[in-house]
Amino acid sequence: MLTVHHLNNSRSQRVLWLLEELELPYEIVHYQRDPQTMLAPASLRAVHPLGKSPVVTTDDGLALAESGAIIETVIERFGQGRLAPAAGTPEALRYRYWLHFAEGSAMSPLLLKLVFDRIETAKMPFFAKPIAKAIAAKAKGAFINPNIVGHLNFMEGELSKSEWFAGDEFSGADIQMSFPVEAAQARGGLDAKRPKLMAYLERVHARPAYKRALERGGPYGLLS
Ligand SMILES: N[C@@H](CCC(=O)N[C@@H](CS)C(=O)NCC(=O)O)C(=O)O
Repeated sequence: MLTVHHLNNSRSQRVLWLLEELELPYEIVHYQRDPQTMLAPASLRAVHPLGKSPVVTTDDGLALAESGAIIETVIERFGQGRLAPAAGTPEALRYRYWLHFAEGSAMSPLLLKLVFDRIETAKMPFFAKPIAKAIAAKAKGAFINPNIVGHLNFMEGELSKSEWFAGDEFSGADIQMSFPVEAAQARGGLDAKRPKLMAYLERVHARPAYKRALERGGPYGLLS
């Protein structure tokens, strides 16, 4: 039996969705973010030293972390040919690329934007406020926003070539990519001006397994 250590409003939602797609039995241990800091509780560190979500544990004592590695491992071990293109095909290359791109590239500027948005609105002495705002504006204008726009344009272009990220078939790469695309919609400026990405999100959200994962996981704040 697999156990998903699930933090509310987090990347572990993807793992629940994966397991629902594969119709695998699993248990959930729920963790709640600190409402002030948004950090995971210390109890998650007892499961994996970094204390980040997702972590999946197995009955034989494995603790798997990193959402991309979890998705790849679960599909390899339990997928029985589902959710991954056949080895050696062009789709398999794309599948691997997007599995890595989601966390390796797409999430970095989105996370930085979240941090700098919070700095702009954080409580601080009045004399520090203009300095903090100027630094945040500089970081966003010079680096963060151009990178988000570049990524969104790239993803929009790729989804003009095929319905799903790895090709014509839905795959684990789409599960992995759903989180940055949802985050981009929630806080990265993704809107109707990029119709391919918006249609992709609609297809994702219409999947029965996605809906079942939401029911099991509880409220998921990235759905704006
Ligand atoms: N690259 C990692 C990121 C893991 C991560 O940062 N998870 C966030 C939730 S989305 C987390 O646990 N945040 C709470 C904390 O840092 O305490 C992955 O994809 O699994």
